[in-house]
Amino acid sequence: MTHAMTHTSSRRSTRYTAASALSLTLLSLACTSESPNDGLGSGGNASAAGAPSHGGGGATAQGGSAPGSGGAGPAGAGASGAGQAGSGGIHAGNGGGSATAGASGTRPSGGRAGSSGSTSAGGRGGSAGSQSAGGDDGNDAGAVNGESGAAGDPTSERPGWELVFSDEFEGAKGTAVDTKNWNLVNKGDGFGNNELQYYTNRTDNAALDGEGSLVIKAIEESYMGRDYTSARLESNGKVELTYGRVESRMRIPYGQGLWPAFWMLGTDIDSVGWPDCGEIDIMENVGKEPTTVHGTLHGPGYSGGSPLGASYSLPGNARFADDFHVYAVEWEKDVVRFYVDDTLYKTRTPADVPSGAHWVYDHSFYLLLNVAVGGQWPGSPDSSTTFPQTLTVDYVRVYGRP
Ligand SMILES: [Ca+2]
Repeated sequence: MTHAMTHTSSRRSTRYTAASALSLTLLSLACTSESPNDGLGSGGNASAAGAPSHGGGGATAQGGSAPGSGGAGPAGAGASGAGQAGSGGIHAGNGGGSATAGASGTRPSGGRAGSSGSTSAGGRGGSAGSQSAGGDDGNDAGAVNGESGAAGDPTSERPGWELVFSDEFEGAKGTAVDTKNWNLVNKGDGFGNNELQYYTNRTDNAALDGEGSLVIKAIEESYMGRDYTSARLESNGKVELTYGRVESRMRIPYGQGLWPAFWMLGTDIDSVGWPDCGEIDIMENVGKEPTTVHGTLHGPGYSGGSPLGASYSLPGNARFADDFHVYAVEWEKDVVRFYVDDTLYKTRTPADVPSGAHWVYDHSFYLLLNVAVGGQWPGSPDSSTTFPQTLTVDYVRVYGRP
């Protein structure tokens, strides 16, 4: 584990605390040094059976996007939701201009946000009152019976929750992702897992499709000494949250060696390191298991090849890549619940943590979306793998308790 943080950043933070269990942080970064960090991961113990540990960090921080644009929440967000969503910088309308400009021309070479900033930005305060994990099952039961998430009713209404952030990925075809919400990693160092891809900040690898989705594309090509390119989005310094329902509707890629993931890392990663910062893997799939997805917690004493993992398969062992599905966690104090299409398949609490280890999920985290190629867990692509492969993301939404 070689994670290191050798620069500081100045940043202006604004914390939005919903009248809910979730406090969402949106930050402006002004960070100009190259990130030296990374190479986190499982070390040598990522056995075939083990869930992976991702590398952390490595973000290219975007400069200076002020929160506060995009006041329009998706339908059904409700008054409070819309208010929060406004601060979340939803990419309303196509607004492609600013995002495109930011991606193509004015990208500063950024580094990660400083550790102190991330930690203080966590905003775990202020929400204690409503964080109790009560209602563990109250709103779950209805959802299980009532919705067909796979069929893609993309309503943002969630009984028992209020929308506090979303990126619906609306915009013109070819437009870059909204840099108010996301940093694009621009690096390919294996990420501690011997991954083969180089993550670029090009729209070749991550762009809106013009039909309401983000497409992360893994391409077989020679680039910066690597044989594959792909993209990895991180919200550190921009969208950081403590507790909430975090969900994405997406269609994953297919093929040996592909490794799509939707996950979160603790914002204190630069100060306490990985895995002490905590890692919540909302969805991971490795191509050799086309009918299985994984939901996993990594923390100190349970990481790398021996995390708190769980898996889920669709009825009839259908392939996940064949359709959109909704992947989510409900994360509250002392509990993380893992869902696929509103089916609760695993509930984790501090009682699951090995003796002597600690539950490390009571502070702020940030979001990550990526498609890795190769690595210790998925193994390399082979002759059966076809490229390009795409992860199509309809939305990413975060809800808090009202
Ligand atoms: Ca969408």
